[in-house]
Amino acid sequence: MSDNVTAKPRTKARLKTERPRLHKVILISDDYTPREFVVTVLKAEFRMNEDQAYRVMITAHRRGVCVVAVYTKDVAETKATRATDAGRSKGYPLLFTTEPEE
Ligand code: TYC
Repeated sequence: MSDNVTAKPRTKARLKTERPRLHKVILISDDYTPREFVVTVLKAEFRMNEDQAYRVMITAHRRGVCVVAVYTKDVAETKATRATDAGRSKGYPLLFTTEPEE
């Protein structure tokens, strides 16, 4: 405490306002969820057209995972949860996760 009384205030101004980090929504493949259902969920929750949704689905199918989109943390988490729940409601193990961008 007493060794802190002479500390100078930190007056250095930030030169730039940093944008909040964006978070990726990632689609994980599995062996059970039907392709067409994955496409339907991608269209409904991530506002993709048929073509975009098919490409994301088939990329996850072939490689195991695919980045769907990036959003602020709250939006990414909400969309990942809703999309995962859509699969669960049909008994599918469909999974969307999130992770911060570098
Ligand atoms: N691999 C699934 C199948 O062959 C389709 C699928 C693709 C499931 C992507 C999940 O994230 C996924 N029926």
